[in-house]
Amino acid sequence: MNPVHKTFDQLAILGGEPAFAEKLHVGRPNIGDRARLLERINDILDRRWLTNAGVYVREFERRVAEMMGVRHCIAMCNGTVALEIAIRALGFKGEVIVPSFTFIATPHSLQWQAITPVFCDIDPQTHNIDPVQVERLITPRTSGIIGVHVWGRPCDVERLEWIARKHQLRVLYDAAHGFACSHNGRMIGSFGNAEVYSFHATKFMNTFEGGAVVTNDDDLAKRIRLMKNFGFAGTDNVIYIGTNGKMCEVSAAMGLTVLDSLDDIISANRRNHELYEQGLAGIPGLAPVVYNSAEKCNYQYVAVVVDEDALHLSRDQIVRVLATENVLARRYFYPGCHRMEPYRSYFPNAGLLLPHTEALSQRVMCLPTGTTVSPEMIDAVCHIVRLAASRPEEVRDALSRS
Ligand code: T4K
Repeated sequence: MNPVHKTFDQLAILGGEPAFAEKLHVGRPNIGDRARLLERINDILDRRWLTNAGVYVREFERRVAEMMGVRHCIAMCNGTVALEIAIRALGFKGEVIVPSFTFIATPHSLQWQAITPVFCDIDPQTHNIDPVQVERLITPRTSGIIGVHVWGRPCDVERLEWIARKHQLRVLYDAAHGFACSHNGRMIGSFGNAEVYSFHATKFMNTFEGGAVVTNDDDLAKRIRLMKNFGFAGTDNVIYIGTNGKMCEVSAAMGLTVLDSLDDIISANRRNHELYEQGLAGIPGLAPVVYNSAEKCNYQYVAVVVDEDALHLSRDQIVRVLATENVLARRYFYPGCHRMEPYRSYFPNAGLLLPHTEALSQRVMCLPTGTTVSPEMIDAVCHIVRLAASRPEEVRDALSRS
């Protein structure tokens, strides 16, 4: 697909042809070596062992645990079920403090089990849960804290864990964005009581659908293993309440294949991130989220914060300009979980305590990246944004007419 480099008058909002003939997505899956994947899938079919702790799942768990430097990795069918099981195994109840600036799965995995998510504001610099606000929200009903490493940038783990110790709370991290990232040289995955990954197709490390809980706590790991397999301790012997959270063999085969190519995928993400930074440099009011290059980082998201006062266009107007060119930027995490059901009905005034969440969810957008996005495509996306930024008044007029 060859994107068209156009002049201002050729923008699609002014009636021009879209720059991209096909839609350019944010979450196009990375696949790795297709031949190797098919080889593994053929082997699975030959073995006729499709799920229930097969050799591929066990190998995948071993490799992930080794990579993260943790004692246990329990692979699951998706990140949401992994969160639900971890929450239950940790004994969370009553209230749990959680950011609203996250994917809806984070609070849903609590509410699903009748635990109240208490929404906490974020630090506007890091986009992660603000420990100062966490401490203010603790009540006698609080049983835990869930931090989310948004965009793969680590939460303030030291501060959160200090607060947790002080108040005898347990800490779980939603590390759906944080696979292969480190903090002070230690891998995300090894913090708190446990951490949860998502390996959904749109994540840079995918198993079609999938997730995992990682932990150094032997007892917790044992409970989680039982819980994700109906509570079976052996044939015909159920010793615990459980559900079905198992990862299947084909998912693990995909996971192993993507792991084999992880360095190449991260390099492509990093290159893309740098190209966006260069391509958007100097446009007033656009600030790409930056990563700490001294740490391990997956560069999975190209998140850009839009300052409407400086750009004279809002985030939503830029997203609309891009959409007409077939570039599907995403507004993660608009409008904030507290503005979605059932939470907006339960806590209609939650926004009053979440000013930074409200502001950021109006201002941030994620741009397409990953191995399917080429430098030429990024150049074209940045060119469109630059054109729009050069004549914002005309862009606003065109959008108001369409
Ligand atoms: N916690 C956090 C912080 C999370 O971000 C997530 C998931 C979870 C927990 C839960 O983990 P999982 O239970 O999902 O394992 C997407 C993903 O569905 C979701 O997994 C992800 N976060 C979230 C941030 O993004 P949507 O609603 O944006 O998905 P969708 O279907 O619109 O796809 C995004 C883009 O990707 C589209 O433009 C199309 C493209 N795409 C999608 C799929 C599935 C492809 O090109 N190929 C594909 O196969 O939520």
